[in-house]
Amino acid sequence: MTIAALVGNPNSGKTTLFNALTGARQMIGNWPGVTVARKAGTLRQNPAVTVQDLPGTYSLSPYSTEERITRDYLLSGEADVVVNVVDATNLERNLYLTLQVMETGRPLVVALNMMDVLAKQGREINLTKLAYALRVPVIGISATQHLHLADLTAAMTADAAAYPYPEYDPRVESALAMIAAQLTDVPVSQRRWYAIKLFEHDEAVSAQLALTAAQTAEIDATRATAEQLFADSADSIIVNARYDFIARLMAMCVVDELSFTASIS
Ligand code: BGO
Repeated sequence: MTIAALVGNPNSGKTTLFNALTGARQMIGNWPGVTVARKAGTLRQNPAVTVQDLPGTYSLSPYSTEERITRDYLLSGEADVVVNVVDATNLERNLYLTLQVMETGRPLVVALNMMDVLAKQGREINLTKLAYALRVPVIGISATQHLHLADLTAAMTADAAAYPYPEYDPRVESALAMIAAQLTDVPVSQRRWYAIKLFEHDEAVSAQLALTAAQTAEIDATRATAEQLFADSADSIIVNARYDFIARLMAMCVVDELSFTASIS
């Protein structure tokens, strides 16, 4: 039995894709302790694959119920693969969640949805370059038109390959490495995620880890040095590092035919 979890921004087409993949084979309940609906189903073509829908969210911060459910589920390791539904017409904004999913290190396939709308807008995304830059499979689909869903399910059920974490500013990377070095009790595969959260001063995560006073002091000192170096708060440093990474991806992968026409006329 394989479990594939669908993650995406609200309005990315997650529900449409879930219905297209599972048809009538759906189980509906609630997430434990909250009134947020929990939907799961099995693939039409392969009942051995369960598709777990997760609440639509822009981020994996622990502020809203939807964010908390999604983040806890991803970190639980229950899903064999995460399918990140990305609205191709809003790539820059949607990639912010993609990077956070990648920070968890969970096996990932990007389903680049709304490719029909993108084409109508006269825009293009180079999927090969995007997959190369992210180092994860990227499948262009249209959930409403059922376009390339077979390619998507093939990618979902293929052996998941490990990928490198998105690499941020070298000064951020060295701070994260110093924090990760303190997290000897955390499984290696999760150290990156926890290092970022501790750098961001995520109280919920600090409480979970029961760090020693010495570890906390070392982490606080690393964060303070970075804040001084960047003259910015730790959470802004991480937000900016993600957006810098996304800006590089956009420059590499997006061909905007309309702006190209304008620039040569
Ligand atoms: C409405 N292509 C196109 N063209 N539209 C898509 C695609 C796609 O690949 N995928 C989804 N949509 P959700 P979340 C709507 O509902 O699945 C559309 O939040 C409308 N509704 O049909 O709900 C989809 O689960 C009236 O559009 O997203 C839906 O992630 C007019 O994107 C919307 C036009 O999809 C959001 C569209 C009353």
